Amino acid sequence: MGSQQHDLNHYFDFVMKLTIDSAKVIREAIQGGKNIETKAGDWDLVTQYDRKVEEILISGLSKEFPTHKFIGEETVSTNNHLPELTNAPTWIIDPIDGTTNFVHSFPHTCISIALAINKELEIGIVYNPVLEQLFTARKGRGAFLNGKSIRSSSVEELANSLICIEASYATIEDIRDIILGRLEAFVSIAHGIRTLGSAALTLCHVAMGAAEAYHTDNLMPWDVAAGTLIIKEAGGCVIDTNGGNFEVMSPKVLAVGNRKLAQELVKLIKHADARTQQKRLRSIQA
Ligand code: 2AM
Ligand code: CA
Ligand code: CA
Ligand code: CA
Repeated sequence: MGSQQHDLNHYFDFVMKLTIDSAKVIREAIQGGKNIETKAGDWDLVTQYDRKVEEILISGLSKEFPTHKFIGEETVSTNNHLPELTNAPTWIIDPIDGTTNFVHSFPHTCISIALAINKELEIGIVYNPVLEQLFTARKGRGAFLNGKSIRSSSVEELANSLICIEASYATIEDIRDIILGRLEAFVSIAHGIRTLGSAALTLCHVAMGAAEAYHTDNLMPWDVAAGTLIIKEAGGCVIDTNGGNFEVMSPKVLAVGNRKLAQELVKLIKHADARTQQKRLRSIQA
């Protein structure tokens, strides 16, 4: 079924209201105690609230749209199975993006939810209930923060850029040198580096022109589905780290205010990785 046959106005209005309602859980719980468990490692946290918000979102959406499918972080973790993205309308859900921030009461945390139909992202919503920032986009209709149109940055020079990265994965030993090598390259040239702790919100900061770029290689579809649509609709560029097409199900993300700066970053990352490889070789030979 083509997207024309879908009532996207209704999908959008329904999910926006449901997201705002469900986010009350986050707003009310962020300052209090939480049951904290770990998943893949000490850095990979989950609380009872992550599961609760996902359950509220999926039960609300599945009652209203019984034929729709879901890919939600906590359901995938529980079942230990990542479903394939099909042509069916599929809600891609991160109930709390920025769980570590949420655990620490650091106010950058949000619900991120996107709808894909025929594998194309149609709706993206990122809502931070603590700072009351509601980012929304629909394919072909622009991107908005609290109802006001947003545009990504037109800065084309790396030297004038604020670059956001995901640093938490540097806890993983196998990829630490690659991440630190890229970080060194960014630090050496950019105006500044930021690591906000929520992929979805960081993508939205690029969408609103508050930062020039966001990069990470280690995310999952629910981290980036909504935010990448929001950036594209704000006039930005989303590609994979090698400069190829961005794929929501295997997200290596380079999300940039404009295409010219994106190409500069692809070159810089290649250069940084080559240096890291040389260091690896030298340490094996030593
Ligand atoms: P999460 O809070 O939903 O887990 C934190 O640096 C950013 O990376 C967040 O967007 C976080 O999403 C994401 N992330 C994804 N997988 C992660 C993991 N295993 N450990 C830490 N952060 C992870
Ligand atoms: Ca998580
Ligand atoms: Ca996430
Ligand atoms: Ca999450």
